[in-house]
Amino acid sequence: MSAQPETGQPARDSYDFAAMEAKWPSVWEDLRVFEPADDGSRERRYVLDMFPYPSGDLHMGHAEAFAMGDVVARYLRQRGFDVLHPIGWDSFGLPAENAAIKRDAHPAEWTYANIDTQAASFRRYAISVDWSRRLHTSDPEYYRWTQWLFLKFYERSLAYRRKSPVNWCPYDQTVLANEQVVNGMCERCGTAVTKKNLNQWYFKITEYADRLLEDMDQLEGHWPDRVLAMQRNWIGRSEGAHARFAIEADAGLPGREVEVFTTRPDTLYGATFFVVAADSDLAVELVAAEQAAQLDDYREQVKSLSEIERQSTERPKTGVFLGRYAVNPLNGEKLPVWAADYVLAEYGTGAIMAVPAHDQRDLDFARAFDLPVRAVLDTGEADPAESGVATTGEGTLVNSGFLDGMDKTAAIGAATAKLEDAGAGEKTVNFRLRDWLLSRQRFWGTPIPIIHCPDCGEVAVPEDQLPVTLPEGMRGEALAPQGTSPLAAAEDWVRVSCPDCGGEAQRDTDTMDTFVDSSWYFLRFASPHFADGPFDVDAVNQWMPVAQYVGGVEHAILHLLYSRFFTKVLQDMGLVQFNEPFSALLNQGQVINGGKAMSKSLGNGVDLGEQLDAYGVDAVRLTMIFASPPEDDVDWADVSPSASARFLARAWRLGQDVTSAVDVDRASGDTELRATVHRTVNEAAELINSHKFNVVVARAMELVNATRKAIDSGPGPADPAVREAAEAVAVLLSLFAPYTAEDLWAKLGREASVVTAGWPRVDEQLLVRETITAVVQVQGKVRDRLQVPADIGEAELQALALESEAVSRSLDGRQIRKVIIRAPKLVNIVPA
Ligand code: ANZ
Ligand code: ZN
Repeated sequence: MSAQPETGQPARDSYDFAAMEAKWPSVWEDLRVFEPADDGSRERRYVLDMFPYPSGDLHMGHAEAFAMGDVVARYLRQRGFDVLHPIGWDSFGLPAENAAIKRDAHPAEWTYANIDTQAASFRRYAISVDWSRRLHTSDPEYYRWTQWLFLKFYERSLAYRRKSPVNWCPYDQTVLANEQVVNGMCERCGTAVTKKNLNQWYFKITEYADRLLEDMDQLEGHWPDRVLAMQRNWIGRSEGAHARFAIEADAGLPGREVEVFTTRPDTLYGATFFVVAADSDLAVELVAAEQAAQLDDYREQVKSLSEIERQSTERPKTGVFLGRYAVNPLNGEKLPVWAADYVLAEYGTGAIMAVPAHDQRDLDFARAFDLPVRAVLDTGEADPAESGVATTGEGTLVNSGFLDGMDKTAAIGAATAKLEDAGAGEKTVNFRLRDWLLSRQRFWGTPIPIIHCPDCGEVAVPEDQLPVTLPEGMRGEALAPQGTSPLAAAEDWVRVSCPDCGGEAQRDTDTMDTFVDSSWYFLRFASPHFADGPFDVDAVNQWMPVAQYVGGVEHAILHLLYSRFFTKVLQDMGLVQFNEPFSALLNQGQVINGGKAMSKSLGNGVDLGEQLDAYGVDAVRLTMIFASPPEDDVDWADVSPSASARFLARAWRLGQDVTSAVDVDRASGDTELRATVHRTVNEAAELINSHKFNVVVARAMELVNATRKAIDSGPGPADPAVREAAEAVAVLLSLFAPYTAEDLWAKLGREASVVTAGWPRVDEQLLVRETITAVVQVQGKVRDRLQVPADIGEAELQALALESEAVSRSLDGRQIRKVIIRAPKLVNIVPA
């Protein structure tokens, strides 16, 4: 019970967040305020949060990310746009499968139970999503179209199978993409990754490397710089040349040609040996009989090394001479051919010309095996053969025949031209980007819709037989990793008749990387129930590209790159009319506690549900947003959800005090308060556009204070400006604190919902601030006159005065002892 006020006023309700949370969701649902009209009557905007993985209930990180995305969606709705803001689940993947093995369950049980829990929490959290568009990537209605897309890629030769050494996690017993190997360890379980030769499915993303790079220009300024940098780096474009070296016939082995990729054709005369990747087929093909056993041993050794270890400059260089010689195409010199692990099979051509004087890795190798070092660029630095440090600067070509005397750039051009004339090479561009390995030997994923027939080979599952659903009845131990896909054990499922010849054939037993599922979900949301294709082409072209995408920086590379790749392929197929899926990207920070990421081992985890119970949804949301700009981390130890709750209660109480009628003429209200309202609303729009959501909250707080003051000691509760102000507070709060905003709106006598109340129209005339002249003196002598707003604060005035050129001229470098500001506006600067 709360004490009754003794003022004789009627009893006032108290701010009861639990009651609001119980009341409003069903109202919003009935009014369908979060569903777009989708009828072309208003301009469309698509706001998307990276869809969640259903791992248990929502956590503080979700609460932050979704609060941010919701600000944008709710703002655009207030601005009158038809807003698509959907939600779904990325619901295939390993954790569900591991949980199922542990609990003798089916991955679907764990997955869908978690989805239900999260959905309920999202509802309570009041994110403004259109629930009718909800999707799950593990539903056959969804993965049917993932399979369809795979087949379209397959038709266009953008999906293919090949045997290759792949990253293998011995613990998870599955293949990993390069991206899933972090410092040589499995990203999921931390086990050291090894190599295994397997037949795997790939998407040919390398064919799109150029466009993935070029089209990033469009995203400049709309995506975080660091994300663009990470994407560029991942794609890794290098300009250089191919040069073909003849490998001489030797000891019964025929001669042949081997191509290298080099970024430094200017250093061709400095090549003193030749290296092929130890793990490449090329090494085995080239090796002379005498060295074969040694190479075998060495290859065995190399298998256990990660790419990072192989390229480390710290590790001593190792290698095996192959007993063969390569002929330099420019000067005919014979170079010994080695196999070494520092050359990677999967980069460039898997072979290099080694120029120890100007490449540190080559120099380390030369010193380890006593190979010659020949400097061909005089850079004025110490001789690398003596110093052990390769010289990489600019300089003049020496020891290089026709290139002598040229600078590096000229020599690169001349050497490349010579290679081209001789038919021994050409200018080329090389990318670090590899094709996307998409097959996984696990159960809980989209089955690859291919049938292997002993007579016809690979045969696509006919479209009318999609989806290829996962076999039923597999659970628990049956899903345990065995090195082959668990699907292989479902014999009845595997055995099918060949769609081409009708003979006995077998289904492909791999499933797709879950990144495939998430590379197109944003398209499905435009028409989530469409039955005749992955999406309704018109709907997609009306909604897409996504106007604002919101999610964590952990997806800076893969998810975004893959989604961009899918979009470009679909554009080439004529299905979408845009080349980039996400026009703008916002990376929210993390929620941490006491300076550290929340973790079980530190025991500093904060439970979202407990916070919501204690302070209410709105206070938690507001705290997340008020804490910092969205890109920064929120340290839960430094914030105060109870202060947020107090502010919300103060804002909400305005609703009880406004006494003017709903239809009162707002323009007749108190001018000062009106000016504050209109300036706040105007500024809030700019702040939201530049993602300074935290500052909008600060402005809303100031507006609440100004309104309170107007009620208590200003024009009073009946003034129309007070109504105008309180209504503006409700609309501003509707972006951050949906329950409080709706309740306040109702208290003000307005009809639900504040969600679509509309952004207050700003009266430009009220934005104009009256100005006065401020006189600036230095030591009592007038030096300048400034036009400043009449209500300028002292700090701002002082800053403006000190910026004055006339003032700084008269100060002539002297320090300032003090600045005295006197009314009305006189600034006196006293130098030291
Ligand atoms: C000769 C040379 C001389 C090179 C020199 C560099 C400096 P980026 O810039 O990363 O593209 N390289 C080529 N293929 C390789 C592979 N599979 N494994 C390891 N290294 C490889 O690097 C291109 C340079 O890396 C190439 O240019 C090649 O060495 C090496 F003073 O060729 B260079
Ligand atoms: Zn067949």
